[in-house]
Amino acid sequence: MSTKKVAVIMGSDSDLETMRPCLKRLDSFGIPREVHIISAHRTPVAAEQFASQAVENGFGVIIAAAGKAAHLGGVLAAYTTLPVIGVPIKTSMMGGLDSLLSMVQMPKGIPVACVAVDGADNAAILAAQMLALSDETLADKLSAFKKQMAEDVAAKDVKIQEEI
Ligand code: RP5
Repeated sequence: MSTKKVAVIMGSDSDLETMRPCLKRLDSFGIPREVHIISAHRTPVAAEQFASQAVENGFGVIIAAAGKAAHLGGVLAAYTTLPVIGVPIKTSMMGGLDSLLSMVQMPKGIPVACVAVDGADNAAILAAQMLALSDETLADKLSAFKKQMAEDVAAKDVKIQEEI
């Protein structure tokens, strides 16, 4: 069974550098992905079209990154039954609190699974965990990833004993 695609949608090309760790992590798991610039406010028709066709176009999860009045995740979620993961982008004015609240405070019935401000890497891991529910190969990769992470922490603990 082939892994479904992840859509990484950004409100602006100015979000790209923040989202690079997301793309890198999806690639490390071998998850096929597409990246698009679609804005809830500047291109609302494109947002509707993308989300409403996402299932038939082979996507399994949508990641939506946006800053300020960050309605992208919510608008995409309104037009699809796929899970939508929001990445609130840090802003110069409010440090990303504006983006976070815009994404996370969704009305009942239209959830957006929101990660931390600039939490691009975690968005990719969460998307992988969603896809792994029906993909054993991907589930094995996630197990290996968690094992490696635990080993890295244990190695740091050993190292700090030597230093302090
Ligand atoms: C949001 O406004 C984008 O997601 C971006 O984080 C922010 C600023 O966009 P630009 O003015 O840089 O295009 O819609």
